[in-house]
Amino acid sequence: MLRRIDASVINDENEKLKSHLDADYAALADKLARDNIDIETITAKAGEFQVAVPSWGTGTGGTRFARFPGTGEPRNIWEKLEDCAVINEMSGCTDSVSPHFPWDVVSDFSELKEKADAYGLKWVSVNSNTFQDQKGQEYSYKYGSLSNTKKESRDLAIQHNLDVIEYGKQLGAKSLTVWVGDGSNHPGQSHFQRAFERYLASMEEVYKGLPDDWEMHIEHKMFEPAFYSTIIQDWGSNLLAAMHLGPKCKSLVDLGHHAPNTNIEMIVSRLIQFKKLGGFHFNDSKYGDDDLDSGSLHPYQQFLIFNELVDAEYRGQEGFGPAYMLDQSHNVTDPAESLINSAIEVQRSYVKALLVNREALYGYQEDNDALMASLELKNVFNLDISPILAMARYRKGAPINPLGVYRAAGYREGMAKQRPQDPNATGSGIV
Ligand code: LRH
Ligand code: MN
Ligand code: MN
Repeated sequence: MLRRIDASVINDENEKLKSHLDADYAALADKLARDNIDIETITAKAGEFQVAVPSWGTGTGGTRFARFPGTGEPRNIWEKLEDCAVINEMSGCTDSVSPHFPWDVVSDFSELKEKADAYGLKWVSVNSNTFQDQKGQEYSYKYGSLSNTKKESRDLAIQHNLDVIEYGKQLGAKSLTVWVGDGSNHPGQSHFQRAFERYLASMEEVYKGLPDDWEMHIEHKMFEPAFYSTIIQDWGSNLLAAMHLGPKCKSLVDLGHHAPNTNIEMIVSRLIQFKKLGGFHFNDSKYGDDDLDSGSLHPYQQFLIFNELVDAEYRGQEGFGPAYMLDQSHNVTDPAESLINSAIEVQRSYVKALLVNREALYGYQEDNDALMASLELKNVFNLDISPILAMARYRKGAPINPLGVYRAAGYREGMAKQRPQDPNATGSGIV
């Protein structure tokens, strides 16, 4: 497999840390064994866990006020792919990329797929973009895309989504994620029901273009860029649309797209129950769609979400198999470092959720023993399971200390020489 960071750098660093890891791992194995948990089973599952990297997250994001790009950042999808390869080499749990179009359009998709194959990377959900006009675009999305009052703009948005499906087919992807910013900024500006009818009619056309083995994922978001009303503002509208469109259409949950304090884990449970959970965009938030690093603020909430996901796995819930993706915007960190760290934080939540004694929890729930039920979750959350994650990485040739190796390899400094800044770089600055 083609590598971006020499395996010898990883091996040298791993050599220095292995004896400490062995000791920590053995201590944790003993502790878990007291609860009849076999650490090897958990480590094997940790090693299987994967979360996709968003191509657009590999460059500095920025806000509507400013963007402060770092040096050596990727300037196009080829270079974004290179960074995704590094992120996977370091994290050991990001073997796929979610691209965004038209930002990532290339003239030869088979070449792009070959490059990704060489790095051992797959392509997952393809994202369409009808939230901004492209250069020379004939009809504008200023007043919406799939729900625009003008048929010409709606048709353009429909055709774009169909084009994105075609790109995705060439890359081997199996789902389309649709997020639109359509909405209104003034009370009265938009007729809620008519706008939703237009959106659904447009989405029906997109749905017809889905290959049999594909899914379409609808992403809701409370507000922004529309600040008074948004067409798919919450999981209610999302689910209504997904139910209306058919079994291949499901809802996608972006953690940052809810009001603060929303019980997201319960939304997840509802969507699982009705076979409508399509996937996730993981990130964290304090105020709105902040796109902060996953688990950086609310690791317990992220764990509780995985508690629902692992519960569905445990019960063999029919129709369950969501796509896991990150969706973050990095303003003050090296995006690759944030993505490596965030992927591992998501994996951490998954692994902790595996340790919950489900039968014990069900018993507490039946007995209405609220405190013991909550402690069953909290005690697991309080455990430091880092040795499991590190061992899972070590066993697949990834670093025990990913950020240490990334920095020791001087990757970004090397890229700074090869990639002079491009003011026209795509996929940044508006998410
Ligand atoms: C919208 C969003 C959505 C977009 C991405 C760039 O806020 O979360 O997923 O496709 O950002
Ligand atoms: Mn998102
Ligand atoms: Mn978002």
